[in-house]
Amino acid sequence: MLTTNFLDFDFSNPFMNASGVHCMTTNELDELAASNAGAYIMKSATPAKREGNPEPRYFDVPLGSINSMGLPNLGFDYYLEYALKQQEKTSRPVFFSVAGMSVAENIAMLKKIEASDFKGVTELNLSCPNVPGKPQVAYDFELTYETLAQVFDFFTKPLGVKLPPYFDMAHFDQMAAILNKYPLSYVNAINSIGNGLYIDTDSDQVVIKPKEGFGGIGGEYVKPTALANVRAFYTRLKPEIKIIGTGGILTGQDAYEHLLCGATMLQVGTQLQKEGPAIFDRLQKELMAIMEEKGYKTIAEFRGKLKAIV
Ligand code: RRO
Repeated sequence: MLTTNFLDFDFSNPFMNASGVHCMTTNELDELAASNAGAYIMKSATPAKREGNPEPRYFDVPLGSINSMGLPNLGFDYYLEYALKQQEKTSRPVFFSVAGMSVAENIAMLKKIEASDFKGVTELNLSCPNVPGKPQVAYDFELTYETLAQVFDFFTKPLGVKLPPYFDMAHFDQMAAILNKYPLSYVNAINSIGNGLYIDTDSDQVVIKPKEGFGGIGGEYVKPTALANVRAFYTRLKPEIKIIGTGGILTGQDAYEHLLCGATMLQVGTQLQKEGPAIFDRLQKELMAIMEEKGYKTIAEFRGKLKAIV
């Protein structure tokens, strides 16, 4: 049984798309809604529609993907309208993702969500690696602290943050200490590993156009980093702050590992882009098979129970 309770909502299973993949248009969102995903999240929104970076801007590679989409999206109002319509049809909450270009833009969008009838979950994306001239917010600890202080002055609905990967124990400690000061509902770890470079030696060229080929890395490449971030935050955050595990989930085995590290929901980006929404059926079958073999009936029996070597 894969049923998962997350923020007092019940989901049939923990699998979701990662924001950015298969979720920009209402058509794509309808396909996710009709799929066997437990839940789905919309593309990160900015106040106004954005074209994003020049193409090619997404490239599949054997061990993952590289992207520099540059936050193309249809604008905040488009996604709010979709979410409000969806919540009339089903009790399953929609996840809204917000990624303003500044603190002021984030605050303005979150104020609109707060004032609206939106009943779902909101994710504040503090980790887009691809907008030229805009560093990832959550690598600036002071700015992250200040942003959350402003947000929680008025925001009362369930809110999570999407974090970039961290690579240093001191950074896990410092970021967890900041997040623990706020009534956050969850942390989503990780966004793509920012500013990697993939090259094609047939042409001696980079494979995406923006930023001379630099882009966010996803897929198999990022799983160990994703697991470490899930584990580091699971062991450092207060128990009210749940974890969404994102990064390197291609199989039920990868999902199992994220759950063992402490994730409650699981998001799939690169592999969803490769396989399409039918992937959610496969992942559930594979995860169920592992649980059966190990004698687990529910995810709660093993979530977070990764063992150290003593
Ligand atoms: O649109 C993007 O370029 C993008 C975003 Br907002 C993000 O959060 N993560 C990513 O890999 N790409």
